[in-house]
Amino acid sequence: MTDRQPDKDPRIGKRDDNAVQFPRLRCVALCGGVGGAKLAVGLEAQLSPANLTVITNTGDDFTHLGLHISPDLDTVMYSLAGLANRETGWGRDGESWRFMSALAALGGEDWFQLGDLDLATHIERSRRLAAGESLSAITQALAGRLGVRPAIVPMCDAPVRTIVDTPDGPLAFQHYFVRDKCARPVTGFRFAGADTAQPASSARAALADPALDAIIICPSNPFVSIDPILAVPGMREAIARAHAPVIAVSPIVRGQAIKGPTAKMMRELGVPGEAVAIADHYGDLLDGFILDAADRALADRIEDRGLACLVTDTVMTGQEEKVELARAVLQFVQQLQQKAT
Ligand code: FO1
Repeated sequence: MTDRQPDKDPRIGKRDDNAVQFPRLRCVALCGGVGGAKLAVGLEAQLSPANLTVITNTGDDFTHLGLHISPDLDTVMYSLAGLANRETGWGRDGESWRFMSALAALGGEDWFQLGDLDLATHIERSRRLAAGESLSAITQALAGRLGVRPAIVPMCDAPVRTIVDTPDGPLAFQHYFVRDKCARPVTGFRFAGADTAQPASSARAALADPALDAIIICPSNPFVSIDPILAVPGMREAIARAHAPVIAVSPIVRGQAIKGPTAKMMRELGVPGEAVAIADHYGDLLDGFILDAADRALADRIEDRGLACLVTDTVMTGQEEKVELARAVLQFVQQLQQKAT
């Protein structure tokens, strides 16, 4: 078994732990795919590694080509490892596609692109699941091998699958999102298996930690990245009972999603396409809400809902913006804590 460390993204500098700005803050982040993972990377740069737990959506998971694929776990893992593909946000950087081209030549399904490096993750995860290991244990082991230090935790170990309801019937999430390129109008979402699932034990433990300072809902799609997490029985209660303020970062700026179908889904669901509707979507779970500077005019309406409101730059294109947004979020946490004392 070679233990050659994968070539890391050169931009993710050697983290100098005592440059950590908030060494004592302890946070849980709720996260989906690409957008949320960017803030997780920023938080990782600002917090002591042991003080960040990323509870991650598994509703996107599916079995494909006989392999168990966990896209959001992998996006968070690769992002925190500095190995994520910089263009797409998912899959690995520096990929090659020989497996996919050979598969296509054989008439195999090639609508879901699996790079040669990424394939190793799916094969190893599938092998360990078949051997009876839990998704939590496998995630911890794979992330550890890639040098990731914060805890990446699936929302639950049992299978939960997001089903997208459309006027022409239900679609499995990856069929909706990748195969059909989000073309179908959505009428609703279901999370098959959620009712018999329970929060992963390390997710429950992180939320119950009396030293917890904040729960941060990352700027992920509320419907298909955050709602599956909240749909796991006991998760909402664990969040509500936690000794920490819950803060959401808006994934919508000026009525548009930074990436992905959030705004389109809001239109199709008849939800007003503005950041305030995201705050309303999370309802009484929230203590604070973070708006992008472009939506400064909405701050009063956020505060009218009894929420603390921070206005800052939330669009994360490069590493600097991820770290800067995380700093603003954590400073906001400290302000809320001072107010609460
Ligand atoms: N998203 C795509 O739009 N096209 C793909 O071919 C694709 C492949 C893929 C492979 C591995 C993986 O972990 C993610 C992948 N994604 C792809 C993203 C995936 O659909 C996620 O569910 C989204 O990122 C939404 O969270």
